[in-house]
Amino acid sequence: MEQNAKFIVIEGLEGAGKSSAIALVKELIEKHTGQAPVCTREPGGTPLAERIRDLVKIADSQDPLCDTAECLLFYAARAQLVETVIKPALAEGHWVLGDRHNLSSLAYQGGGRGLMPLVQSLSDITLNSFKPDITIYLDVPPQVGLQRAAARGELDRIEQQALAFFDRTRATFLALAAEDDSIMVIDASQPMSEVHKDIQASLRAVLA
Ligand code: Z5A
Repeated sequence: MEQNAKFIVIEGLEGAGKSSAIALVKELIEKHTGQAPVCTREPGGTPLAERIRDLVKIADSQDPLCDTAECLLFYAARAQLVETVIKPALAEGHWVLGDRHNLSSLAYQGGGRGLMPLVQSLSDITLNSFKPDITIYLDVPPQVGLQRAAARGELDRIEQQALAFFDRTRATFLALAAEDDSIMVIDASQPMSEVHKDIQASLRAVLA
C-alpha cells in the first residue's frame, strides 16, 4: 500500500487524444507503483453516475436538458464518484487516474455555457477544495478535435454544439491552467508520439 497515492486527471476537448494519453499514464503509474491505478471517467464511474452520463449525453428533442440542469447533473455524478470511489481509493493507498474531472465543468459549463458563478458555487459545495494532484490538459483547436471525433462516428449532444461554444470552453481551460501550477498544458495537435513525450516529461517529477 502506498502512503502518498496521487490523483491524476487527463482533460481536453473531444478528440484531443485522452484515450491514448490515459493508456500511457496508466502504464507509467503501474511501472512506478507496481499496481494498476483505479481508473475513473466523468461523467460516470459508478453505476449511478453512469446513468447520469446517459442523461447528459443523449439528446431528447421532446425534453431538452436546460443548462442549469445539465450543470447540476455533472455535479451529482461527480459527488457520487468522489465520495464512493476516488476518496476511498486514495485513502487505501491506490493511485487514481481520471478521464476528466472538475476542470471540465469549469471549462464547458462555466466558460462554454457562461455559468461560472453557479459552477464555482457547486464546485465549492461538492468538492470542498478536493482536487487532483496533477491535471494534464491536452490542448487542441476545436476544429481539429471535432474532426477527429467526427471521423470516429456520430457526434453526441454536447459534441453537436456550435464551434463558438468550444472556443469559449478552450479559452477557459487555458485561462484556468495559466493560474494553477498543478495543470500542465500539452500541445495535442502534434503527432501522437510527440504528445506522449511531453506527457512523460510533465509527469517526471510526480513519478520520480
Ligand atoms: N462534459 C462537460 O460538459 N462537463 C463536465 O463536467 C464533464 C464532461 C465531466 C463527455 O463525453 C462529454 O461531457 C464531453 C464533455 C462533457 N463532451 N463533449 N463534447 P465523452 O467522455 O464521451 O467524450 P470525450 O471525453 O470528449 O472523449 P472523446 O471524444 O473520446 O475524446 P478523446 O478521448 O480525447 O479522443 P480519442 O478517442 O483519444 O481521440 C479521438 C481520435 O483522434 C482517435 O481516433 C485518435 O486516434 C485520434 N487522435 C488522438 N490524438 C491524435 C494525434 N495527436 N494525432 C492524430 N490523431 C489523433
